[in-house]
Amino acid sequence: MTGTLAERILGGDVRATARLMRDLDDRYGESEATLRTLFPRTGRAWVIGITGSPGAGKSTLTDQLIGYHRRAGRTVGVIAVDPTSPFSGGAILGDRIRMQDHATDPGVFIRSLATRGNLGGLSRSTSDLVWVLDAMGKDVILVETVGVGQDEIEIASLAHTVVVVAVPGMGDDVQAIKAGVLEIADVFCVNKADREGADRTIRDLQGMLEVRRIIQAPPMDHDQHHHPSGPGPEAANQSDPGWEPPIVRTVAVTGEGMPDLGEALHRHLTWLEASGQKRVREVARARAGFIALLRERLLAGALSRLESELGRLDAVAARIASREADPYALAAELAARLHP
Ligand SMILES: Nc1nc2c(ncn2[C@@H]2O[C@H](COP(=O)(O)OP(=O)(O)O)[C@@H](O)[C@H]2O)c(=O)[nH]1
Ligand SMILES: [Mg+2]
Repeated sequence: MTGTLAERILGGDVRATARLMRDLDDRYGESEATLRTLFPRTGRAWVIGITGSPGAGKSTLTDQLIGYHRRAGRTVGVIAVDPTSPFSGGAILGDRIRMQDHATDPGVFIRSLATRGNLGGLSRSTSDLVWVLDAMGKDVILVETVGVGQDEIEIASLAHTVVVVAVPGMGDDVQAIKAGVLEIADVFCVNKADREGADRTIRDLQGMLEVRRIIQAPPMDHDQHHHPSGPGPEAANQSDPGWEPPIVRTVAVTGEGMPDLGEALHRHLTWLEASGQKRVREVARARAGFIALLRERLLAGALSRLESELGRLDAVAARIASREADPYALAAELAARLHP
């Protein structure tokens, strides 16, 4: 096949896409030109995040969602991020095997990542992979992330629609649903509904959503200085006025409940488009991505300056640890030198 790497990716070429993804892992700098060429051709795909505790059934659900979208004629890209899985296979290998049915389908592209990327954090590396799949022409991009650490929060700035997967038997308070996760859920999926306790999990979730609704309800207008203009822009992606996250029950291993889940996802997309929140989310994503890029650039510049002027980072850190150097003074000095 001829053409530049970017042209081949834009044409949907699987090998070219895989090649860029590998290059992005290995030598970032050289791949950036390709990303730049692709970027103006992105922005079409519907990005769906799927998060939840390890073992909740995210990969099984993702597999079912691939089938669901394929049957509707949509092409699908998948990024499965699982930093908790061992490098030697584990869940990642499991994902591959499970999703193998789709491996020969040219309408599906699956990429598994065992690590969070060398700079830590989901945002940068995963976000780039999403752009690549988008440029490749995938209609829907499913991003599976384990609900540990910051990842599940970061997924909210990456996806249009976030599915939080809960399972029965989590205890009285749905322990797995941490406060931050409740905030980012657009759709709740109570998976493993074949197990005992699904009704209770649903009731618990309903209770938590009810509490949230009361907390977020606009205050009674006793205040003379009440501003009718609504929440400021910073409030825009914290709560979604007019969207009540539906709770869908599924049995991912059998496919039970998948049409309901699909329908809930579509209702969310329709709402995003009708309410203008789609644009709000896209701006929030652009902001987060840009800040991450900028942070990385500035840090790289600062570290190279540090090494050239003050010595190797490890040596400087050792001096700080033995109280020979003052980290505040060093940081201030370096910042001043970078921005005279
Ligand atoms: N009983 C039952 N088991 C399920 C269901 N969904 C997934 N599993 C099983 O739960 C285990 C973990 O699933 P997996 O999709 O890898 O979870 P992940 O870690 O969240 O990606 C696997 O053995 C699945 O077969 C379900 O709805 N019911
Ligand atoms: Mg998984």
